Amino acid sequence: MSFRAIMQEAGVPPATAPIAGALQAHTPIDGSALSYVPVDNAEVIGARIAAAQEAFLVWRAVPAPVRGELIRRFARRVRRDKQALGKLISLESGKILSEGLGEVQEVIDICDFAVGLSRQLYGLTIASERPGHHLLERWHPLGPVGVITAFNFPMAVWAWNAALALVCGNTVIWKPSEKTPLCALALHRILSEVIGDFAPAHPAISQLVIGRREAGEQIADSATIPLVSATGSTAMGRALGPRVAARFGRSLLELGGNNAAIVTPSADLALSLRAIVFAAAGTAGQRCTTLRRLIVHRSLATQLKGMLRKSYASLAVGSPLERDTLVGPLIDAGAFVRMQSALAAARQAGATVIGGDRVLPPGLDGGYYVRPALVETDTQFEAMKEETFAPILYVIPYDSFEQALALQNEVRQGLSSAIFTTDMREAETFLSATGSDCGIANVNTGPSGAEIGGAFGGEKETGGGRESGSDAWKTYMRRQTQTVNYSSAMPLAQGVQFPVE
Ligand code: UN1
Repeated sequence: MSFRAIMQEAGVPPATAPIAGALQAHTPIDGSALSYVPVDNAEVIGARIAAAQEAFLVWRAVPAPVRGELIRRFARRVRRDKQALGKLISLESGKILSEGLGEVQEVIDICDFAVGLSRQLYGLTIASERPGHHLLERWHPLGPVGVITAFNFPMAVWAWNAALALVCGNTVIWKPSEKTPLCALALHRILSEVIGDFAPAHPAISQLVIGRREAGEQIADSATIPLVSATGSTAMGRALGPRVAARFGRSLLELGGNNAAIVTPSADLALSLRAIVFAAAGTAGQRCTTLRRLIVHRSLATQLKGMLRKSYASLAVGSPLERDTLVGPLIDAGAFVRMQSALAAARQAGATVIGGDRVLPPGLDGGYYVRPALVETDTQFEAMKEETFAPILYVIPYDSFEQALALQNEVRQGLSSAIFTTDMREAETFLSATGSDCGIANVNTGPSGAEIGGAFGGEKETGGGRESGSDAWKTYMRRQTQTVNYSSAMPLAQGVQFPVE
């Protein structure tokens, strides 16, 4: 299927006539240009934010289950268009088709979750200390929510935010990555059509803003946006967070990860290998949950390294649209350069690097394909503490379980983690308060590929935000504590006396 046909089928036919100042969408498959996408200037973005605010005033009063019905209809359309959208994700982000389709499934899953949630925006009732009073907690819509997303999950991460935000009675302003505007245009067009056919929805409840860094800054600085949810690098979060905080806005940050897995002597090695290779080499190492550090008990190190070398050598690297490919391209030349410099740093630190070299599949010379790299090291050197968004797996031996935990936690990021063990003491210690310091901790499954039902996010430089399932919806609402006096007396809390005539 041609690139053009994929775009056409997903409803974003290519615009090939140059437009001044526009973004140019590329495919990492062969580096070729796909389409021009006009950029919204500050004035247009300002108008979209104002429209989202106006729409919010209407949408917040629509009953939540009716808001859920909108998301149900949207999910129905996404189900219908799953194949076309999955292919577009592969084309524009380079992930293999199975993962592209998985990402669309993640969109559908969070929508289903949000539909159920639309009847479950529960608050608490609280015992009052005063007679004839009741105390309760209610959750109200918050306002327009800014959503800034990264190239590597060009549809699902927006959906995590948008599906929840919309059922919570908010409106949404989406600024996708400059690297994946077509995925955003395709998915947003579907939502806009569904909104257009759904009378209770104000037409401006969902906005798309195409732009570069300044567009994100405008969202960060806009006082009418009470919540900015941003996914990307720690550097991005470090720039954005304080801007939002300066105007007392809230931010929900999902930033870099540097995820580790511990393999203990009792691990089921065959199972571990499958989990490790998917988590480290899948998505060409470009998930924030990608496995980057493997901490292996010294008694198994030689055996597991051998298994990994063999498995890595057999990984099919090539076009993500080919059925047998397991590892697609890196997003662009910059990602390749950063990977090579991380490998150079590893060599400098005395580590052994296996793989990591460029692969040139026939006819795809403009794409940056690499053989996923294994880096065997005895120490956790400084460069390992950085997140390099590429398929590099550092393998390091440990002697005591305490040492393994210390190595795992000894980085600035705190997103995801895993342990492979059949020893319940080790598993439970890993999951305990003294174990993994990450937002996500798994046993006998890798650190990537989380389901939408749990809250997603991490600690430390990962930014502390939680998106997706569990009670992450609460971030998208404002909490109101309410006290009602249904007696004819007027007692004060804490026994305070204030006699007035
Ligand atoms: C991301 O890489 O930004 O857990 C999100 C996972 C996916 C989401 C990753 N469900 O790997």
